[in-house]
Amino acid sequence: MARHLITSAIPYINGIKHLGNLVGSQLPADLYARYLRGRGNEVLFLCATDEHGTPAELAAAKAGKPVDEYCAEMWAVQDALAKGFNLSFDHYGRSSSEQNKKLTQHFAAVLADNGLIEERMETQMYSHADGRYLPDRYIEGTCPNCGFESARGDQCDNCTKQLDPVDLIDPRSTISGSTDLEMRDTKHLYLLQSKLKDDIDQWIDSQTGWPVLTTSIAKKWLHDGDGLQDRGITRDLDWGVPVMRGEEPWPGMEGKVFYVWFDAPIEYIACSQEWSDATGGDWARWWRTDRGADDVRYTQFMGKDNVPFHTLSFPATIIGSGEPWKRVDYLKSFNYLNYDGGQFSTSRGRGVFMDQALEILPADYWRWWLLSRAPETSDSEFTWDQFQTDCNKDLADVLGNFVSRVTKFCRSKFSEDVPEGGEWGDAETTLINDLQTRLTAYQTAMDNIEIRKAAAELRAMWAAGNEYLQAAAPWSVFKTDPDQAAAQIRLALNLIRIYAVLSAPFIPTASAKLLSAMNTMDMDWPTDMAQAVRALPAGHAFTVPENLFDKISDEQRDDWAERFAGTRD
Ligand code: B3M
Ligand code: ZN
Repeated sequence: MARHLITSAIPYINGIKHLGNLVGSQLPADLYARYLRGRGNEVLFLCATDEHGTPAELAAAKAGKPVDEYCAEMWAVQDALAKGFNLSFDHYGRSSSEQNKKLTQHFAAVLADNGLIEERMETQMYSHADGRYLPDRYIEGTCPNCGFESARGDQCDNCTKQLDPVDLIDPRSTISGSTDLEMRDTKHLYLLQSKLKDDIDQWIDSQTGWPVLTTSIAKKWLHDGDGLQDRGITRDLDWGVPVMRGEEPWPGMEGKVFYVWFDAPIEYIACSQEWSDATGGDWARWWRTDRGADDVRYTQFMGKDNVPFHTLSFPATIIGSGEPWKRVDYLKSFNYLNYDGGQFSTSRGRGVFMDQALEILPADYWRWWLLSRAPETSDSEFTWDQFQTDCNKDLADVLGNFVSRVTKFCRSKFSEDVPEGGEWGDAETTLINDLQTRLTAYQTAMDNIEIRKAAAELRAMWAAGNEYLQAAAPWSVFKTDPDQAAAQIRLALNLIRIYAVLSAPFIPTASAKLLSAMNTMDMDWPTDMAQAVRALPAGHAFTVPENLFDKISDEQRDDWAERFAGTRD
């Protein structure tokens, strides 16, 4: 049994996330957490809302609410949706927590003590029309790196380059649209990342087996152009962690806050403290290598646009502190999921958002489809056709149909108890061996977080059961040899329990239904298939579950395609 710390990138507080956001971080992190728990490991799985910075201020202003009130409300909304999708966080925290405020100010203090923070006069865009500075998302323009026309002040969404508002070509205010901007001098704190470049470079080189997507992005920003740049970590904003040097005031920094990307990753640690405070857990055991965290394997999940911050900026913070913090062991990143021939768009309401998804279908449909088609090696695309085809085939025709045929046949020909029957023969041995091989492949894929591969192996195990049933044909055998039919059904009923356990990371609701229909709490991982197919003995009572998965009709598919084509209000 090992100890696993798992974090998902923490979603911005500004509004409900779409399925592309979900599949790039929280959902695969949940899959992995559920799998590791299922195999008996100790897991701490954390997520939180990212509440500071311009995204929160802008959204609160749009909603006409004070920003703290807006954040509290949206946290509750996101928390409920996370529960709706069965995301099994041990704690869903908030980056605006007291714990994060203290820890962020602490890191700034130690970094300053270590000579890694410098005060610099910098030029910021000041908007006359808005009467304020325009940091980060308050400003948009053309990306100097790739030419994308809607690059934000802090990052280009198209090429992922981290930007400074003053770099943008043809800049404009996102509040008023005004282009009447002036560069003004204002004092800010800079994290001297350039001094840490070699440490970070060596640390990344020492990591083995990271996804190419992760290391290529990190290496690019370490080595391209002038290499790793020092980074402004404060902003002229009202909302955020006030700039303090630990508990001391920071002269000249009054009225400023830390940059959202400085405090957001620190929330991974602070979230564990929130969890400790809420449950009596021991956060330091997970985060401090001087307090036992050396044994922990730490895995992070995120979309590719977040990789630079997690491979460079956050490591600069914790390496630079010189303190014994746990570092990430494996960083799983994702490409983008596109929507029906274009991009998901939060601003244009294009695509399916988490609340809408749950209004039209139970979470398991979405979980299965999104995970089995996760954008791992390239961008992938959601289309209603593919979604309908996959769900109907995998969930309804293969898994659902197997369960329904087996349980109904047993009820009608024998009873609602597992029948005894005779010995198993060659066909059963072949099936058990095949399942054992697939199980090993499934485990390897899950251990390596190769999600599509894992889904394919799971699907193949469902299909193997179906093919066995089709070939064995207990409904015909029953007419001449009821004993043999009973033995076949005893095996098939046991497969239902095995499927429930193996499928739980993907489709937890269906899995729970199956276990309850099989009238068992035995969630033991079927490490040895020959033994696992005997877990439910003859005479064990079960019930026929209600239909597991309804098929998606053509009419529903067309309806939804039209409904989600654009502009949500
Ligand atoms: N909130 C960006 C995002 O939601 C950002 C991630 C923070 S992870 C520390 O994509
Ligand atoms: Zn760009």
